[in-house]
Amino acid sequence: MSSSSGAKPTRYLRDHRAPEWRIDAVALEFDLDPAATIVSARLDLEQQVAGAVLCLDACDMDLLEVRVDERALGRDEFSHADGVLRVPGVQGRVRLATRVRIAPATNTTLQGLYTSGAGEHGFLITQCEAEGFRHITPFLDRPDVLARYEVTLRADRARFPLLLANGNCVEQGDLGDGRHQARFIDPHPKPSYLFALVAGALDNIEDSFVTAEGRRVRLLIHAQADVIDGCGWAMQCLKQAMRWDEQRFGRCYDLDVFHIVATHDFAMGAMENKGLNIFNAKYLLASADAATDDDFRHVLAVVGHEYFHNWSGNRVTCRDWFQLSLKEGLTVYREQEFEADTASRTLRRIDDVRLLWRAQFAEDAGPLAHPVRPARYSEINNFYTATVYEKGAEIVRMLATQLGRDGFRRGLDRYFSRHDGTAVTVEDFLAALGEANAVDLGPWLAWYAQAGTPTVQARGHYDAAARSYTLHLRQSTPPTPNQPDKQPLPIPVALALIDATTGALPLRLAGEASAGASERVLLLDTAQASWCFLDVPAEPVPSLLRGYSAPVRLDLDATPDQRVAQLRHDSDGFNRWFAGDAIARRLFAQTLASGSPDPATLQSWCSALAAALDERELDAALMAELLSLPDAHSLSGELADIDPEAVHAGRSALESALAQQLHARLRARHQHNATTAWSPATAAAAQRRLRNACLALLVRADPAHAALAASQYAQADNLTDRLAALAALLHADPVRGAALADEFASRHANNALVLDKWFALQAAQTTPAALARVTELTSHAAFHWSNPNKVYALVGTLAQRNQRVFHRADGAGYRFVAAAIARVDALTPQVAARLATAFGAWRRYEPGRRALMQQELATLRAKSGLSADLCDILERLLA
Ligand code: B3K
Ligand code: ZN
Repeated sequence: MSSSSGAKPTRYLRDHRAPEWRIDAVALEFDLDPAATIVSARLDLEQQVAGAVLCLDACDMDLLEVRVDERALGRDEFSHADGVLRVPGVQGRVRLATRVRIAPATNTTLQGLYTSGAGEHGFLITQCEAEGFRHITPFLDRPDVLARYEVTLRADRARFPLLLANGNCVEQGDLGDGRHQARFIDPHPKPSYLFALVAGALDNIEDSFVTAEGRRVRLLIHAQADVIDGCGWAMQCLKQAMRWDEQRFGRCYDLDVFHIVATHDFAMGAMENKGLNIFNAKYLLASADAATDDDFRHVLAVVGHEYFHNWSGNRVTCRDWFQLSLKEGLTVYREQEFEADTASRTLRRIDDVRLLWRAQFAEDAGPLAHPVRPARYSEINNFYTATVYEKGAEIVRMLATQLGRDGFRRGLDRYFSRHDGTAVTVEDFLAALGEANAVDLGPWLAWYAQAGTPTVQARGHYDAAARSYTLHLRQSTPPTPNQPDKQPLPIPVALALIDATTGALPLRLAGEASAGASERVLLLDTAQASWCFLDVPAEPVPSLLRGYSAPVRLDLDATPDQRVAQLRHDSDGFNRWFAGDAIARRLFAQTLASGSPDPATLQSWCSALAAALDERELDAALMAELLSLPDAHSLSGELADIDPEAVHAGRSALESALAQQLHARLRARHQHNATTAWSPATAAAAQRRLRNACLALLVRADPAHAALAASQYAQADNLTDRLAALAALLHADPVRGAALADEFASRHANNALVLDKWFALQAAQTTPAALARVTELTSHAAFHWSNPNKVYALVGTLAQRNQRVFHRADGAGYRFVAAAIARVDALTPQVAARLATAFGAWRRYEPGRRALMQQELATLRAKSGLSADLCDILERLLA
């Protein structure tokens, strides 16, 4: 086989077959040693299809022994090649025992069993989702094989005092020779991707929780001694999440203990292993001096997310990996609602929509576009995407909107009780929700099957004589790879009609006897439809997609005045932001097209934001978001032949214009919002958010505000304010900024996570010197190519968040990132593949850059020895 055909064969949803063998019980024994760990497994198997040969997944391991019903098999009775252990000649019920040797110390892929940290501080840890378990022991490594696990861990006591696996610990003991052991039983059947073990010298904090069912649960968070102090916030979040899931969705925890373990060496955010969550330290640690307000929010969200998986994913799991969004979309939705109920609903919604537009709409508009339930995949790890997660969550949100709060709860109750302990499909999910509400949700399957971002065109017509307002809605979805033709989708459009004097009008549709509430949800489920509202005294401002009720692009023919009115008066905070964002985009488009924005629109936009700054009642976090323009990537979203220099210039001009107009108010707000003593409370964080949004604009209005930034830096008692001040200073006065950046690095030299922010901040600088600095930083003592947090902070920020420098006209940004991808691929293929998606929009850039990117991708693709993960992405990018 030639080295340039590394991608795995394609799998198709339509080819799915039920497993030919079942595994009822698993007993695993680990003799743990970083250099050579021996894994002994005993599987109780039962053949489901007569004549089916037993084939187990088994990768990267030395097979030492295979026994069937206690008899050791000869070498000619099985084969082990290409990741498959084949045992022909067995049938019915059999007990298969295997013994294998694996080498965690040299496993840099961060899947399977590997070591986190170096030297005597290193500890052993696992990551199995999606297909890591097959690197630990031979198994039917697919999510629809659910088994009960009993696990025994044995290791050197001094080096590995803590031994953890899923479930309840039932026995611990000394083995002599300095070794000890612990045995665990997980009573809940689970798929292999939820298996986990941890062994090492870790500290912990402990708390407890009594469930609504009366179960007392021990809660433990384990981390290395130097960071254990940062785990208190996560513990608080965990208890909040447990209570919230009981109250909002009636879901209780089901084991006597719940562990969370922190590691710095993790390819993603966190992992929901049954009873033993493993977290990237980035999403677990939080303290005033070492975490920003956004970090505090992310810890809340991710702790919640992984905990909520205990039902949406673990108790009810996916039949196959095509159904991944069944657990991820649903769990992201639950996480969003948790944060919305616990902290700020509007801020969370704006964040989600910004992410959806930046990541998911971009994905849907390029060569990597795929449906929420993909019809095919080659490497499943490449499908943990914004589409599966974020668009998947939007579908669940639309269903919740459509069924109403109680109806959705009823439906989820039905789903969990009907399918508890089984592996199911999207069809099962829709059937449970539909049956509990006596509606047919069949048409919603199209949202899972069809890729691409729909556009909803909205045209309103006011008839003064008839006092009626007619709204015409029309939907269309552009073609995507392998899907040229699109069908209409059910799109819930939440709407209000705003009257400039009276606010939102009570709504009465033609055919209705009287007016009802002032907000309602229209369901557009055909290519086009119209609604006629009666008793409308004057031409209203339509407020559509309130709360962003559907993941679509809105093409609304509102006048600038109508948009400004909405920005000023809409009763839905999210839609005020939505209107402001639409105006900013329009001004940006005008700047790009003709060199400057329409002065009247610019003026009324600035006036509306000035008025917002004067509103005493307005939530400070929402105000901060109103002041923050879309980033360059987001502004480029609908452009063809993108010229990054023009985008940068247009955006900067708009930002400066806004800053100059609001200058006095920004200063006042910056001063007024200085908090006295730091607290992580939502209101205090909102004040800091506003203060720092003001500072960011002030330095754009006038570099003389460098002094303000410097003094904020000096006085800051928390990382949010310090980091924001540093960012502002780097913009206003790069020389002083660089000196302060050095101060920042030495102040936080011992904190890996804070240094990541320092790396990222420098990789986000849009000045021409930024690339040289980033290159230099790859030699910094704290930078490691094997650590995903470092690679994402430096290379990821440059490639995904710094359009101007990544897309330098001379191609130097592309060369740097491509070389980094090749280097990372040799260590952590999943991370390399993710970095490569930064090239996803290459065809939408102007011809010069397009050619440079194509060249870089082709050169990378031609290299020998690339991972299957990276090959898959490169082939799809170039197809
Ligand atoms: N389920 C994990 C993601 C696993 C990624 C595997 N490549 C985290 C989460 O979504 O909760
Ligand atoms: Zn998840």
